[in-house]
Amino acid sequence: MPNYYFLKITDVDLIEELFVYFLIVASIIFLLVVFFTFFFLFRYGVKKRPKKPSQIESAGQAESVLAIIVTIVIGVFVYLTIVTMEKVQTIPENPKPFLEITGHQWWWEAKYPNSGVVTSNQIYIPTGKKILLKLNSADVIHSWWVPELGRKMDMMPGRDNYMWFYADKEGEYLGTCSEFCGVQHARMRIRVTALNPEAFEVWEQQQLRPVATTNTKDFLKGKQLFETKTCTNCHAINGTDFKENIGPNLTHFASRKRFLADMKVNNEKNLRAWLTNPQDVKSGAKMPNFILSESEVDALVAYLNYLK
Ligand code: HEC
Ligand SMILES: [Cu+2]
Repeated sequence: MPNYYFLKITDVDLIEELFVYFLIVASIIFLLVVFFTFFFLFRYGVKKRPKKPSQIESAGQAESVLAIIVTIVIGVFVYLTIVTMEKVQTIPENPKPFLEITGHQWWWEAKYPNSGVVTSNQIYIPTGKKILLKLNSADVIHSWWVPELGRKMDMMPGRDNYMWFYADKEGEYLGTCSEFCGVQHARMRIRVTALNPEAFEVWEQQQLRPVATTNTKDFLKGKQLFETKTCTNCHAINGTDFKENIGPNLTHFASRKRFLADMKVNNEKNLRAWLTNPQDVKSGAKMPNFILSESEVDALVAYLNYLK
């Protein structure tokens, strides 16, 4: 069985190689066109030949030669494109994705089927591993694109698409939704954090920890509000009865550096603004304004900050 998880060359490398061939040949053609344009301009321009040149209807041989050259060039590129497409789309029969991403208006849900981790917006992957991604959508068509890590692929409601994803270096990689998906499409940004495999494991274990709990007053007040203000109709907290995924899973919300699909840094000020009126922060977002009092916002912010 081929080892799908450790390939030396990534999809992006192969596509880049093809792109370079296209670029070289297209540049040569471009330079030839420019050269001949000026060549004929100076050689046969009005000043050199004031009389109108005789008109020829066809230049039989020259045209045939050109047609043959063009057919060959196009043929070669069709061939190279098909070969590259086959090389990059090597999805196994029963794909076992490492990571499943679901596009929602206007955020990303990320599930790791092997470990059961569910997160959103700030997505982690291990380096040095060819990752099989499963892509789909909960509502309209979105498109997943993190140029440095893989190619672009549409996310269709009711359909699973697969592609390979690969990071060789640790770091943060940015991308964006690439299919217009509604008013906040432009703020549907992607941030993928690649960690070395050990650090990734640590992160996964941390995400698998049960939801934080304590007996402090602010925690209990916030938790109670979270459950009574209908937050749980849309947001899941692992290990509870609340499993909806209309909004991001918030079990480990405080461990995320950014939120709202990479729109905001996850700090108290931004969180407070979001809870005070989501529509002021990201207008059109599928979270209503709850018209919370200041003390209710305080309590919810305190509660969410416990969810490390
Ligand atoms: C009708 C469904 C719905 C309800 C009810 C709801 N939310 Fe949300 N929430 C969302 C959606 C959708 C998003 C993602 C918005 C976006 O980024 O476009 C969100 C985002 C969030 C985020 C940011 C998460 C992230 O990682 O980006 C927090 C925190 C949050 N909601 C808290 C709450 C709290 C607290 C309540 C209750 C007062 C609540 N939500 C009620 C739908 C809902
Ligand atoms: Cu989108």
